[in-house]
Amino acid sequence: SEPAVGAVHVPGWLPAEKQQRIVQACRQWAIGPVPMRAAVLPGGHTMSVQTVCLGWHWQPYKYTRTADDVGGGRVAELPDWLIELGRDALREAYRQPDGSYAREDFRPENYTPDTALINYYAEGAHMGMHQDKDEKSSAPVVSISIGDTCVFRFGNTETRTRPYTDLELESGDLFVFGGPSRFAYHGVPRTLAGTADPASGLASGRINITLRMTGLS
Ligand code: MD3
Ligand code: FE
Repeated sequence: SEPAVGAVHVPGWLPAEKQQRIVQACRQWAIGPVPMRAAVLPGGHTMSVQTVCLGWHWQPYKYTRTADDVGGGRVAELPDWLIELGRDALREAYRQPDGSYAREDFRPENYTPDTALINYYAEGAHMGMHQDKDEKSSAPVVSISIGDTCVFRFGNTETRTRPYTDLELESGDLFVFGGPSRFAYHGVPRTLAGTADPASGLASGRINITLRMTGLS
């Protein structure tokens, strides 16, 4: 479905075997070279979501090459198979029946994400309404959900308040945010504990992977 222009939700896109492969990879990435942890916002609050980054290291509100906040380690590379998964996602979301694409930046061959942010939501974690503006590119963001179902709040580009639409993201769901929806406010008010399908390889909690083109070099 397309709840807003350029925002495409594909329920159940990723098969259980591929979800398991990602979960296994995340278990390694969470250990290091830069361990998964909760980011501290500039105002001093610690996020309830835990994050590990590939390619670039995200710190609110900037990207760095080295994770200075944990001793200067460089984050792991973004593997080619995740870049290919991102291109598959754009093909799925944006390819029109005649094989064309509505925008140049929707074309899979133009999509080379250089960063993945992997978020882990333990029971009770949430993410407030925000815009993703740290990237210097307006290329689409690809989001993949694994594990517990969450309530995803998709808002507007003007304010962090209403009008917004709440929808549930389940394990295996794909969501792509491109074009006019790329800079919309969004958040995760809650996850639904105990809803994870064990076939995903995740016994509890929720993983969300976002693939991004930062436009940095
Ligand atoms: C809409 N993550 O990491 S993914 C984030 O489920 C983030 O962990 C949420 O928001 C999560 O920044 C939501 C869906 C998502 C990601 C990026 C977007 C929606 C977006 C960028 C623009 C508009
Ligand atoms: Fe976001």
